[in-house]
Amino acid sequence: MENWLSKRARLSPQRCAVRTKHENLTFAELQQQVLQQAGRIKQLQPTGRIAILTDNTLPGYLTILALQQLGLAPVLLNQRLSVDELSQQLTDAAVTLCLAADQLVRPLPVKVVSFSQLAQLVPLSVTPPVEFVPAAVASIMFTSGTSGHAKGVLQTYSNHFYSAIGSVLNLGLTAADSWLCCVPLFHISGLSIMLRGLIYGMTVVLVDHFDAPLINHLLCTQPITTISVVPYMLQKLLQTLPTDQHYQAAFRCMLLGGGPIDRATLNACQQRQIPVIQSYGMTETASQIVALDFANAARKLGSAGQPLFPVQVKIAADQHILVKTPTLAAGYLNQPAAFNRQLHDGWFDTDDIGYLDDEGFLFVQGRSGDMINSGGENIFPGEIEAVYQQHPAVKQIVVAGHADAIWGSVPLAYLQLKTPVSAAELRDYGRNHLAHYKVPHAFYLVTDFPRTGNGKLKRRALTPDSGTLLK
Ligand code: S0N
Ligand code: AMP
Ligand code: MG
Ligand code: MG
Repeated sequence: MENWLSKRARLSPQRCAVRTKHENLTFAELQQQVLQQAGRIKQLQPTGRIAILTDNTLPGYLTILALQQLGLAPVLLNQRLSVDELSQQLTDAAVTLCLAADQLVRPLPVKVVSFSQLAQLVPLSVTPPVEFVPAAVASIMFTSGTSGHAKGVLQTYSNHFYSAIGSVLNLGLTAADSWLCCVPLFHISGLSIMLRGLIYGMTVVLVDHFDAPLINHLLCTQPITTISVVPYMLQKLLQTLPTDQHYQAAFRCMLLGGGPIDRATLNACQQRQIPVIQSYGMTETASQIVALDFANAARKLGSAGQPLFPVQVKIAADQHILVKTPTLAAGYLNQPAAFNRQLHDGWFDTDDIGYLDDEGFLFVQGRSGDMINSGGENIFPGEIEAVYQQHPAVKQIVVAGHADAIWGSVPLAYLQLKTPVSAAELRDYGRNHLAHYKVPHAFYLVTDFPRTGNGKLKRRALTPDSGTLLK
């Protein structure tokens, strides 16, 4: 396939490619600035993999595309992770250089170059690849795993291409389309918008962080047609949209994904005439693979929709959702066995539980394992337990998810102590070693842990009533 950036810059050079608060780039300008950024990165004479630590700003956007123009697959790092967690991922991916937004620079076990340092370099000339090889890895992003160690997901150009095509066959595309991106570029929710922008020739409106009143204001005043949100964001938008205000007539799709949503919120959106399109997907499938469509969105409220055109879905005997899709990642970095364990005859076991109704619409009912989905971020109890098990005062700790009105679900800790310690001390300890969203919201002292007859831990049986709150 021809290099997407070269092709798009040739097909629609004057069309708006990306808009931020202060910048407006056409596809021709985007190509020029991306190649300049690639030329600066080339000055650094990189040898191994390169990671990017960025929020949703233009330098980050340019840098991700620049690495692809150098024939490299960017390793996308979650800005909310702790230094320990980032270090683990950098080591796992054999990264030698990390390019970071200035305010995200921190001590890491590899060379870190800030965007403003990069901007000082004189660009070398770069000859971009003529073609993007479909099977080549285009991006690597980490997803949490049961073991406590994140897994690097290898997303190929072919994955991203099929994903973009599947989505547009469902949602359609108009000449006026512009997609607001306030979901992180380091998640597939955000990266996929950027790549769809190139493939469709569509404008991406890049917003540097999620600010509900600001986003409502943009949707009410600018000709934005689509936005991607996770349930937390949808709720915040709904709560802060003034009753006398409406989104612009051009606005046609609030694409919702990344986690479960409750009926009351969907009903409230209907009342406010917010056109929510539910979807279901994951990092391993390069974004949504199942989605509702405009004709069925109201009739099938609560469903995640039908498999997109390139995708097949079936339900296993144990209610696991199995998917077969050309968007399925090439594997987990350094962990082929872990990926193959989820793959049977080409069907990928998502570990999500659900059913298909008699018309073939998918309803997602939950997870088979212990994963906690907090505001669109996945958390596995094992990663929190492993960190706290190193604390000198902790004898044993078990973490379990608990329903939360704001975040969907949050981690709570149940523990036995060797020596006295305060909740504040445990919280600080967690904040030093883990992403803050993983730190248990409360700690409960328990006398024992609920187990099945054969001694297996019954994590889901733990609730705040199981112990006494540690102060
Ligand atoms: C929801 C977000 C934006 C919340 O962040 P916010 O409000 O900006 O927080 P901050 O101001 O930075 O921090 C305030 C305090 O809140 C804590 N915090 C932040 N995030 C969380 C969280 N998730 N859970 C719990 N606490 C959180 C901070 O730590 C801070 O506290 P202190 O000061 O103590 O540190 C943010 O969480 C966010 O961006 N979430 C979304 C991430 C996301 O996009 N997930 C989706 C991943 N999955 C996929 O991408 C597959 C599905 C997919 O592709 C898709 C998804 C949606 C729509 C479309 C698609 C598609 O298919 O195209
Ligand atoms: P991630 O690992 O961040 O890619 O998150 C993917 C996970 O988010 C899926 O495996 C599901 O558990 C969850 N998820 C995504 N979409 C939905 C949805 N529509 N309903 C319920 N859970 C969802
Ligand atoms: Mg995952
Ligand atoms: Mg904020």
